[in-house]
Amino acid sequence: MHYQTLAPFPPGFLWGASTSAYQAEGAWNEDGKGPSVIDRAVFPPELSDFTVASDHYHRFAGDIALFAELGLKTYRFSIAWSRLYPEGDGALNPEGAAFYHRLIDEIRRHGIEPLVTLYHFDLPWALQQRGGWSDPRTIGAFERFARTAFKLYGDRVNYWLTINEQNMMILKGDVIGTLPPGTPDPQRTLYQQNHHMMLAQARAMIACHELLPAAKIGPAPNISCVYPATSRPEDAVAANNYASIRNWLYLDLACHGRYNAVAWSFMAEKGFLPHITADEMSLLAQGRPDFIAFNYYASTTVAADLPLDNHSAGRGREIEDRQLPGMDRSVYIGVDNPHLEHNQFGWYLDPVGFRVTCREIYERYHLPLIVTENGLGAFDTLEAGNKVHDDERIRYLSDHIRQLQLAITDGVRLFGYCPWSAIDLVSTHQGIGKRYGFVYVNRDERDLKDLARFRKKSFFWYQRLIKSNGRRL
Ligand code: BGP
Repeated sequence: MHYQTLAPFPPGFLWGASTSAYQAEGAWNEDGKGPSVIDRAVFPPELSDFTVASDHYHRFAGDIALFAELGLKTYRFSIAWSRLYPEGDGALNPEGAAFYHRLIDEIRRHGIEPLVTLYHFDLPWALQQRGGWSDPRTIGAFERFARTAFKLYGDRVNYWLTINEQNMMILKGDVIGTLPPGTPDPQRTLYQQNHHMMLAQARAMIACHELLPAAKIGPAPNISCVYPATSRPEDAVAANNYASIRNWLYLDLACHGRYNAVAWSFMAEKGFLPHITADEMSLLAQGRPDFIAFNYYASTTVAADLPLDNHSAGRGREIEDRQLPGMDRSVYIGVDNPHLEHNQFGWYLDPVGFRVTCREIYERYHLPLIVTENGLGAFDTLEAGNKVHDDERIRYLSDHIRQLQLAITDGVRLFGYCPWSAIDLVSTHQGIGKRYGFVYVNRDERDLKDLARFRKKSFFWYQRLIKSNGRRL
């Protein structure tokens, strides 16, 4: 649809930016923090680990001042569960609790709305050792942690996110999830873990509504726009399969309290069905989000099968893609999309898919939406005068924001946009060299240098954009 005039971004739109605790804070073992699964993971030696990261733990006041100068209306960050509870459960660590008091006070002092993720990949190691998300006791531990966060910070935090990218943790369980190496029957284990995480999320949402009636809480999955490789009906079925398993499984459970039919049949066929009780299903039905947060980086394209000969060409070649985790070739096959360009890391660039995604989520659930991640990872370079000319990032963000405005004009209720990331931080798998921030952090993979902060060109661009409430793209 082409419009003569676009709807403006609504007044009070939450222009923001995001980080996560383990990628930004550093101070991995300071002031009583316990280790998390991230601290125990093994990363390639040539890449940065997460011990210092962006040193946000020690430099948060300066960073928040920069975010205020940028004009952020909201700042999305996560609480490190093992900073509050070093053992995951057990005794509260007062120094960890105090850190988030200081951080939230500082954010509020600058008139910024905190948007808090409870759990962003960093399960406490002590919980992992006793079975992690395979052990139903982790559900209770998460609820307790969430209740503590609501009680400690709920007087200053109005927006909460339960679990970051639960779908990626399940679909890529061996890489970012909580699947110990060598686990027999890994997929069945992961779908059981998924069920437990869903229950934990439902309990957190119920607790939030009980303790903080004015606050709002929602899930934060990674949603990709799924295209069929061709107009062949079989490819349309493959795309529908993949969207049901990759995207909607997680949101259908969060919003409707039920497994969708296709995902359920997939799990049944493969022998992945989790153990479920009637009481658990009624708990899932009671836990209701107030909004949906989602992370979008790119679309994916799938086919039912691969072309056998030249006559059926056009369905593309099979690919491995970050947005295509957990591929099962009997259900869908990821293929190249010749209509799209890539970034330096081989991720597709698809702003139009962003608009499609907004429409799909909104039409399916009719809840207000907020984007909690979207951005361009690139090898930025610090040039003379401490300048960073990240024009590609500006182009990426501006193309995506234009599509958001189209989605708003389409009628999608969207109340915020938080690109990844507020400041440079350590990528989950690709080190500090893969940068996303508006603010450059002066360090390399192994050389910490002075960790000084420099505003990139995109900083000034985003500042102007926020000031004009999205008019000056
Ligand atoms: C999302 C995660 C973030 C962040 C981002 C960029 O999946 O929620 O934590 O890592 O992706 O990904 P990467 O760092 O792999 O480039």
